[in-house]
Amino acid sequence: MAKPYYITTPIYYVNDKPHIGHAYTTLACDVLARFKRLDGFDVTFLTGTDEHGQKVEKAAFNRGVSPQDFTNEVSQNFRDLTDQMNFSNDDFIRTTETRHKLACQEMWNRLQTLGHIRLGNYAGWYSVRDEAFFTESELVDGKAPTGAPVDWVEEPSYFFNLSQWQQPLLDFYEANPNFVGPESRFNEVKSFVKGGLRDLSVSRASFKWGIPVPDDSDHVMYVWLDALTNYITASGWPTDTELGDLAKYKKLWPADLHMVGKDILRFHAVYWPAFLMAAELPLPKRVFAHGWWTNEGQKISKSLGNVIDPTALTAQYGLDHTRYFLMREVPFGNDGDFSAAAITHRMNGDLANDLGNLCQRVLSMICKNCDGVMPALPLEPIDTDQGLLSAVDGLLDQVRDLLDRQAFNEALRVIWQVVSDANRYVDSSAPWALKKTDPVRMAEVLAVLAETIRQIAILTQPVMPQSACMILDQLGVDMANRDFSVIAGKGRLASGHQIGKPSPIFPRYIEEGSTDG
Ligand code: ME8
Repeated sequence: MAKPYYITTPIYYVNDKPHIGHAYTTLACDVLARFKRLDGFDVTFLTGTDEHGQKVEKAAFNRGVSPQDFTNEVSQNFRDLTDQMNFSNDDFIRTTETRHKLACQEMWNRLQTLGHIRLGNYAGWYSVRDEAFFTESELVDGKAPTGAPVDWVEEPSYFFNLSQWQQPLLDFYEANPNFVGPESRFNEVKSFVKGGLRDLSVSRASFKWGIPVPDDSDHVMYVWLDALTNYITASGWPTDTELGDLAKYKKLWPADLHMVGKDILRFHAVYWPAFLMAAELPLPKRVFAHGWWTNEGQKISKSLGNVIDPTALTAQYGLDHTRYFLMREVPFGNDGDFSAAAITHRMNGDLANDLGNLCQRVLSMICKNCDGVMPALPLEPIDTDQGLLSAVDGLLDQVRDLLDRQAFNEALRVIWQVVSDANRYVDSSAPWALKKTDPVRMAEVLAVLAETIRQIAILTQPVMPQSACMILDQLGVDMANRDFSVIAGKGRLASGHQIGKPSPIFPRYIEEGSTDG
């Protein structure tokens, strides 16, 4: 039976339209989900929307509509984004769904029954933008450390005994050294927990847009307790309700990977494991916090008017080109800057010149010089053939290892090293010159190249599904032979079939108004 793999994105607040940051996180998960499917796993990929809390309530109020109508509309924008970006998620959760309400109430009941929740009074600062509580000493110039405005809040509140979980969390981190990536961020999490934890307010009594606390209708649950629970809701928990699913829960939980941005790592690496330990439920295997995108050097924000709309981006540059750029440009985990010059450079360099040219040159030569019949690989490859074939056969193991560490840009870098090797092999073997002098050898050279392109196309499907599919179509590879069971030395390109005249897959990108061409 295929091994299960359960991967999640954050659920996004529906206070606003999706932007490049949201698309980035979901894209990274999509690439991993597609990779794991091709590698034989039974993948469940979850995304969705976080619809409760004061931030969403305020956004609805400002638009003059009810929170439910508002969330229906904005949640749909995030669903549409999944189609526009060709995301392959298996489920889309909304926190306003009944399955989720049941899970949150069960989570609450367990925490309360096991003695981890008590009623008290909260007096302190609250940032609606961050949906987070702050003490006086945490404020920076009268604002939250993120720069968000804060309000003074004094109200009755339930508290979760987070302070009791300091040592169990530290022990858990010690026993699970891969729990958080990248390592530098894991160190920040550990120092935060070592600094001591205060009990956490987990209910609000001054507004209504949330999941009611069981047996106390004056309170709604704190939006982060509600939101984090989404990951286990979608696994089929709680299993003893009408909407639960024991078999699914057993298969999916604990999740393999929660992918998040660095802004919300503390919620995922401290609060969430503490809630789960307290509720006596298994903890997720890994949380990875990626970095932050800026736009031409500036923080992306609505007030600066520089929010990047992913739909506009893919319309301008192309879907797979945008997907490739986002995954290749920045070491995953670091902050990155979006610029028109950087994406154009990647498109014209890596895609048009390197991979695009390789495919176009090789397939055109097969068309012209071999009457479009796919040539056969040499029975006795010479050293240069073997060098290239060994390099491409070795990619799967390297890429798998890098993606298990979420090193997307490195994975693409090692694939493109083989693209460069292949281009050098074209130049040094000069198949066009062999046409007259040694047509047998010419056919062998073209077959080695076609085999290299086949494996590269199969390996790049997770990042560029449509373009890789076009390359495989042009090579005449059947749909049934496009997963990882037929690469890395375990299968070779078929020969003797007819291929059509290739059309360029990655044309050069010319900036509007530019004279470059
Ligand atoms: O925090 N660069 O939702 P949210 C990179 N509902 N990634 C970015 C980004 C940027 N400039 N801007 C946003 C929430 N992101 C909660 C999550 S989970 C149980 C609840 C991405 O709509 C990044 O993944 O504010 C970040 O963590 C997430 O969007 C925040 O989305």
